Amino acid sequence: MLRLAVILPTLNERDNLAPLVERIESALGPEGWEAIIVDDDSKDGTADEARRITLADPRIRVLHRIGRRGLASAAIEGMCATAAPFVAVMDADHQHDPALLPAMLAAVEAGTCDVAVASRFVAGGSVAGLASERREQGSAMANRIASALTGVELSDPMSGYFLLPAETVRQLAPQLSGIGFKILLDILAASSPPLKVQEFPLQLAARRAGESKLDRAVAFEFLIGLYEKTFGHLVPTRFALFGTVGALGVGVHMAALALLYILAGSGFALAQAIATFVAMSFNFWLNNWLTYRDQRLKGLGAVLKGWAGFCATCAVGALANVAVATLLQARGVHWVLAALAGIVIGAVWNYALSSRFVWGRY
Ligand SMILES: Nc1nc2c(ncn2[C@@H]2O[C@H](COP(=O)(O)OP(=O)(O)O)[C@@H](O)[C@H]2O)c(=O)[nH]1
Ligand SMILES: [Mg+2]
Repeated sequence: MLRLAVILPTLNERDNLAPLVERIESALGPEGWEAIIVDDDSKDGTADEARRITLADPRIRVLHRIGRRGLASAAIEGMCATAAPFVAVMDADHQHDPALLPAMLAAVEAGTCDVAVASRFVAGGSVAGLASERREQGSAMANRIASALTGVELSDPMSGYFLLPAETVRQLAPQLSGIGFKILLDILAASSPPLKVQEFPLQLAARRAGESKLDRAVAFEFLIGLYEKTFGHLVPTRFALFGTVGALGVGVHMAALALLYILAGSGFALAQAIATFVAMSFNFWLNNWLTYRDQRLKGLGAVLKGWAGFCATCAVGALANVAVATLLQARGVHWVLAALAGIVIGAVWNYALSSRFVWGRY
């Protein structure tokens, strides 16, 4: 009987897969489990390697996502793609030891806890001297915010290795944002009453092959979590980020304009055009760094293409903005209100287009 599905989100982990499947097998035995590799169209052929393993071993399955990115959404989709009553999420790079799985499963199966979390910072856990990991622990502040968000005391709220009933995930899935890397926090915060957590000491190992894709910005993730919990149902998180970046962009625009027009004495039209370009570029950079952190464009080619696409998108948004504002103003709406309406319409338009064409695929 299938008891447990192990979800393995992957981005360029080809060489790690086969040895990991072996380690999962030696931890869980020959049957009762499956592993679902959720690959975001890795360039190194991870999905092909996963299919190769699957042909020889039907316990392994592949979810090959095209035009999608993000660890959190990969984990959610993997957890919803199984009939197993229990699901675990773990990194595919061998940093998480599969040997913990049986104890974690036993605890959740027995009902001792609702969620089993592998923690680096509970007694017996360790981070194998990884400097960047050690920094996270120091943040008592972060842990306090996490427990306020989730109603649960956790020593390692950013853990990416946990196990829980699949039914719990399916129930909470509609409320999960799927943004960023903090999928465990997301699940814990979405549940009321709070889920009962049991921690298992994890000795975090070094990655086996390949390189790290995530630069977890813990403080940023907490801010997002806080926002989601309080205002997320009113204005979607990503749009709020996009809007905030846009507002900062207005400041950049005005600064550039003042510099060129007042200080350097350029003609107004030229100064305005250059300021617009500067502001668009600034917005592209900040959105790529913040709003779409989990799907960030990297590499010179991708960034240049994204930048050009973003400027083109904004040009269309600006047209919509001016058209709406002009129309409203001509109909007798106060000019300030007309301008604001134009700005909101332009922003929604830019957001819709750029999320699809710049950071999405279509
Ligand atoms: N499907 C998918 N997996 C990802 C993505 N980003 C990271 N991963 C996987 O998530 C796990 C953790 O990522 P990693 O780069 O090791 O982060 P680190 O452990 O914080 O350095 C690894 O198995 C990655 O392959 C993504 O955008 N999509
Ligand atoms: Mg890793």
